[in-house]
Amino acid sequence: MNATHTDYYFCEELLSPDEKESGDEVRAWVDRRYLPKAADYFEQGVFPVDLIPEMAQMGLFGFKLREYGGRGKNNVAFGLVCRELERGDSGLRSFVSVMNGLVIHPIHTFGTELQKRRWLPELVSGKKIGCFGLTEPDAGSDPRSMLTTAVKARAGFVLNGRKMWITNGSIADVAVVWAKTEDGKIRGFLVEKGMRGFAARLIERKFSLRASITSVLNFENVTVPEENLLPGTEGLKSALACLNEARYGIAWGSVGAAVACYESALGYAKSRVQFGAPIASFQLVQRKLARMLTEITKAQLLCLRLGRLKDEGRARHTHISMAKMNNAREALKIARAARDILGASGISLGYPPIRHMLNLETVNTYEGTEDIHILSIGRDITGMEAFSLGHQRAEE
Ligand code: TGC
Ligand code: FAD
Repeated sequence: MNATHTDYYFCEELLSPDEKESGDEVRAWVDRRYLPKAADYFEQGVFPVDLIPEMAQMGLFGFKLREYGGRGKNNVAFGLVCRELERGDSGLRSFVSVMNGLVIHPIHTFGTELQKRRWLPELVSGKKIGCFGLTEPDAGSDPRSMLTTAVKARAGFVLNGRKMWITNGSIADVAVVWAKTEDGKIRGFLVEKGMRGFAARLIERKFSLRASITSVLNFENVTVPEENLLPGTEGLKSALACLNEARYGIAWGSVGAAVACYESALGYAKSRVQFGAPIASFQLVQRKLARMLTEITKAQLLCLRLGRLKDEGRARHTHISMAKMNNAREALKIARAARDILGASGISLGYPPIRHMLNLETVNTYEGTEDIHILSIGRDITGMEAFSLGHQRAEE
């Protein structure tokens, strides 16, 4: 048994050759094309847009799509891709999560044939970039309370409001924007770059997910033509269905970040000598390493079973919540433990744990905080809602 090997329970044996190949291809690409510059991207706060064509070439956008140039792969293969991307950086996996789960998925699921033909081939080929605007300054965990409105007008809908913390916002050609119509229903709209009254502004001074573009979207009397309404969207439920796709990718991606931290800590512990011996020989360090590998193994098993359930059409949204919640939280703990094992070196970008640790603070928060997923699972178990203290919540 190779002690640096993180597949402790031989989960790879449970993969088909095609699934394994999907993960291996991305793993090699991340090693060659991303990791050598990962710390620089983070330090400089840039997302490497020059890598988008290479990712498109590997078929990473529309990875599960069977039409419009997509690769038609299954959920397990997609999970492995997310794991390998996030072993590089959470920002890299975020880009792919948003493109697949939050842009291509809603257009494919809720769009007209015309919308699909117009946008999907260009998104899949990476020629166009998309973003997903649900969160607002005053509506994060509770998106139902959103203030962005879409008022019916002669030429379509007039959008007013603001979206906050939007991945890819400033570089997106198309934004999938969720807004309340006059009847109080939440619907999805395709807002295009250059539409009058629509502006995106980069959010700066982030200490997390620095190698990812995060933006504010402003809508001031933006006239969106009727044909840009996603007609299949039927309330908040449609937006939440998209989140399932992204949350699934995060569950796998968190494993990748955790693996990067664990491997870094193990390598360091074996070579760092204190008190006349490698620190890896000390019981307290071994306890940390053993716990890290145990959590990685549990998280992998959770992902693999979830992926199989999703491929069989049996995964419920609370199953996905459980994996996202657990794996993001445990990855963050693993990153902190790895940072600790590296001592002072652990605060240097010369090693991956601090970068992953800072990124995972976001991963733990976006796509539903740990608290929100706990409450969703709690409601599923008990049949009782504990999101609010009986205060009036925004009606849809
Ligand atoms: P609630 O009554 O629970 O739900 C309304 C209807 O939707 C159904 N539902 C879901 N359906 C599909 N998938 C899900 N995940 C679903 N969750 C709920 C539900 O069964 C109900 O259906 P029906 O038929 O009864 O009408 O709605 P609520 O207002 O009580 O809210 C529930 C809550 C709090 C769990 C939800 O609002 C929530 O998940 N909040 C967290 C918000 C969040 O995660 N935002 C993410 C923004 S996007 C992002 O962060 C992108 S990061 C970039 C990247 O991924 O890299
Ligand atoms: P809040 O909802 O204000 O929560 C603050 C705290 O209160 C949390 O600890 C939360 O768990 C707790 N809390 C809230 N409600 C309850 C409750 N009922 N019971 C107990 N505790 C509660 N959004 C998008 O729409 N698109 C994107 O592309 C996107 N990308 C993002 C990228 C980054 C880098 C970040 C940081 C965020 C991104 N988000 C995006 C937003 C993200 O989804 C939200 O930040 C997240 O849903 C939490 O909302 P909030 O930040 O407003 O926190």
